[in-house]
Amino acid sequence: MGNEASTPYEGSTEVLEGRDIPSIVKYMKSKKCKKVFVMLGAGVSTAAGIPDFRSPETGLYANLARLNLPYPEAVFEINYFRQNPLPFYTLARELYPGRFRPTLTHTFVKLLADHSYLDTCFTQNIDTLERQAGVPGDKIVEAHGSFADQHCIECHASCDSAKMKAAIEKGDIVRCEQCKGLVKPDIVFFGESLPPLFQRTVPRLREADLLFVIGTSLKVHPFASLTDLVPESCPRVLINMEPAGNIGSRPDDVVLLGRCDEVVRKLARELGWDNELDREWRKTEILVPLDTLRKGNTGSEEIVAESEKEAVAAKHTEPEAAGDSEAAVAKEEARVEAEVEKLTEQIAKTLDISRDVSESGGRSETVETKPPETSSSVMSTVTGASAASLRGQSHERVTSTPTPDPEGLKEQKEKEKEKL
Ligand code: CNA
Repeated sequence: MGNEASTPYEGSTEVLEGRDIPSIVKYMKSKKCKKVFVMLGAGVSTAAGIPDFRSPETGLYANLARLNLPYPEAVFEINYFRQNPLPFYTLARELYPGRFRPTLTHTFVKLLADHSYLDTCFTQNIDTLERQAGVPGDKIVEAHGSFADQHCIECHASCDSAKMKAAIEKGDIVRCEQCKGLVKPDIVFFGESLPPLFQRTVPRLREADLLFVIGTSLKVHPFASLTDLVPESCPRVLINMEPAGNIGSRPDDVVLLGRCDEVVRKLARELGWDNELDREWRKTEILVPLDTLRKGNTGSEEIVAESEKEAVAAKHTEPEAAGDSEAAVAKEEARVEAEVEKLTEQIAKTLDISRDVSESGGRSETVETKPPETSSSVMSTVTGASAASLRGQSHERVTSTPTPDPEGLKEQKEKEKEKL
């Protein structure tokens, strides 16, 4: 189940009329398009002022040297955090929710929910801006965790959000009241399992009618592999500054390159949601305090006017197009079923591995991070040419050099300084 860039499909489309915005919108307004899934990455939040990881010069990887890390990935490695939590806490202060306003793209996802299209929004982001934009909490899967909760890394006791927020703002390190272990926001670090909700929700993708993949380089697995789990008949729409993963390799893939806020604006216009997009985005000026965002409480009910909810009825007006042949449908269902089962099995297996590791107090070298072909629920990145950035660490690095030798670290630091 690789997700590498692949040869673009050059034949004609099968489900969509064309690979453009009017065709996507026409399909959305047809009866065929009921369940829309969204996959988000750091690119949807760059316009909010939060740097992504990999954009040259502006990305976090390019700016981590001042944290004095042995290597950039260390900021998200649990063993390094145990030794030196300061860099992560420093980064956390910069990314902490409440300082940023959702972007138009976050609001567009809210509109997908308001118009009863949105099944699930899978996000890699840890900034909770989806919730702040008013996307219902029960439709969001924060695959890499979020700042909404925090726990002791030793005894797993929960820690109060207000205390955590105050400490992060002051630059203090939080220790567990019970065992004095370090407290960490529930952000998924390399080698850690993804939240159980991710595992539970993944099979839903086999029912997807449309997938939007927005603002992600599709380099972190298993998240990136989700794009392969939707049926062949499900159009996949990539909205990004650059090509990503294998989107473009299927007949009904659409690649819309550019700034996501500009692209969703065009989509909204075509959908007749232009004014609504502006109106909903204006509401995000008043930021929802973090405490009310916990446990999926977005407060969106208060800010969504009843009359706007009624506008939902406007969709599904076109007659259903003639269906595919039964054999083709059965074959496709079997393929997706097999893919989902494979992923679910791997997730379960890796959950066991990571449980074993944490129970035995094991270090990350015993945690198996896998290449895309065997992706699991333990976070890892694609190996290969593009694996030079923060979470784009090489597979080998996680598995074989979790704690680099001092000479190696020094050398690496020197190289990083030179680059800057
Ligand atoms: P990434 O690897 O940095 O890729 C971001 C992608 O977005 C790149 O392909 C960019 O070209 C593209 N991009 C940047 N700005 C825009 C824009 N305005 N419009 C369209 N495309 C744009 O980040 P990924 O999300 O793919 O990597 C996954 C990591 C990033 C996850 O583990 C996250 O936790 C992590 N992350 C999250 C945040 C956040 O919460 N906001 C910030 C930085 C990193």
